[in-house]
Amino acid sequence: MMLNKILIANRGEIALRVIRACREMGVASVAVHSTADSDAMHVRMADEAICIGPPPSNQSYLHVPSIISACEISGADAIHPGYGFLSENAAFVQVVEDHGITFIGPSAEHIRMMGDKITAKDTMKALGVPCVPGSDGGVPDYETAKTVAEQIGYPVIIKATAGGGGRGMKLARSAAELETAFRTARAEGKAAFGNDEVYIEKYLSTPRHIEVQVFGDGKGNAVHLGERDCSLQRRHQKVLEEAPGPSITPELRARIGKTCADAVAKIGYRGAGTIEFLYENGEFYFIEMNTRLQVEHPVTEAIFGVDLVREQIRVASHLPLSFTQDDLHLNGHAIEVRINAEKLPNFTPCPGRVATYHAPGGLGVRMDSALYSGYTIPPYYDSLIAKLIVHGRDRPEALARLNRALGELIIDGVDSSVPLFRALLAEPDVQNGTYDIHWLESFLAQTLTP
Ligand code: MV4
Repeated sequence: MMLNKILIANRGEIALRVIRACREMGVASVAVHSTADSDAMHVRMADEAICIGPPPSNQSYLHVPSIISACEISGADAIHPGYGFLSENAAFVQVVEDHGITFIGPSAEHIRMMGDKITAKDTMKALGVPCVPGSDGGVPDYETAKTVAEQIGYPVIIKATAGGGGRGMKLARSAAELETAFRTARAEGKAAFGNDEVYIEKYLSTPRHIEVQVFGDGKGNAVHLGERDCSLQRRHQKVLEEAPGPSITPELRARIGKTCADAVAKIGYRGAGTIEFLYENGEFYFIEMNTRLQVEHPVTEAIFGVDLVREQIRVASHLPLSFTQDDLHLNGHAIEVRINAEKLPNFTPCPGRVATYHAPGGLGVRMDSALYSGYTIPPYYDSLIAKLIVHGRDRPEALARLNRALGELIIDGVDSSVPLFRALLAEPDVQNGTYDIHWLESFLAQTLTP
């Protein structure tokens, strides 16, 4: 019982990505768009398009009644949320299902479980996934925080349970900093998420960010598709991602991969998921799970030769995954760079008209972008305008291909982060894959502010 028509509650390159999978599967696609996006590529490429509201996201791409109405008007039987916007909103999933519409993603219950970071960690710990040493659940008051911090040893980090992605986190290097860190994390949690519950972890000083791609069929079967190293970040925004992780051996991959696949199988997880770890001194420490398809999923697709959106649509249609763990073989190396419309050195958003756009091509090059010559990038949304993904037989070949492809790319009329990638490719630590989560910020501080 394959789904017939899918509404894509998103825009830009990820909307195109979903439309492409739909078309290959013979499934009809419906784009929704704000009035700022009437000329957007996803509107042109979908089979149908419906305007759902004015430019601000909270009146369009986040406006649940308009999206449900668009489903009913078009007769779509499912919604693909992409990433961002409503993709990890459990209340939205509930509304979608109450209207008899299929949500292409996990259950509301699993989204809620992983959205609360304490519950996520408790669950993973009970499933045998290695976690960062810290408090057992929430920390109710400063006195308890002090006791826990003395047990695990400084430095410690206080995290809001409703946070994630770097929001609502405070570092305490010593006992002297604990009270302020504790109260600030609590206050930020309350202000930003209406939830002041916090937990404590040992602060890991120089880890890598390694995330494992998992996929469940919702019937107790699950596979893993290895890991990605996403350590190159600025202000919790990923800049470059690669797979496999340069520091991860086949043995480590098989072990952490199986742990993750077994964990999500056990909870009956449905769809794509990412289990995030900090990796330091040969050990993995779980931090969070993302219950969506991620921006950087193409590097995993490249090395495993699978279409993750196709699999999302299959499991949402109650069909089995089209592969088993034994069918999955890692081939070569892939790197993605996120090209943003922004101006260095401050990464200021730079919307405007793209006079000329020319995408690179050739062997091992994939450009996921909704750009075209003459397109005007609106100022209302995320500044991501393209993802360049390269695949080679090994890491040096992927790096050479990235350099070659960046040279072919033309984006005239707006500033972009392309010069940053040119600079990164010249760095020995990037060439050797020897970087941690702090490397990029330190590089930017040295390079752009001499
Ligand atoms: C940490 C950490 C060090 N120790 N937790 C930041 C985003 C959120 N997903 C978790 N984060 C961190 N948690 C412990 N116990 C350091 C970070 C962190 C980070 C993590 C991944 C990628 C980039 C980062 C940049 C700064 C801090």
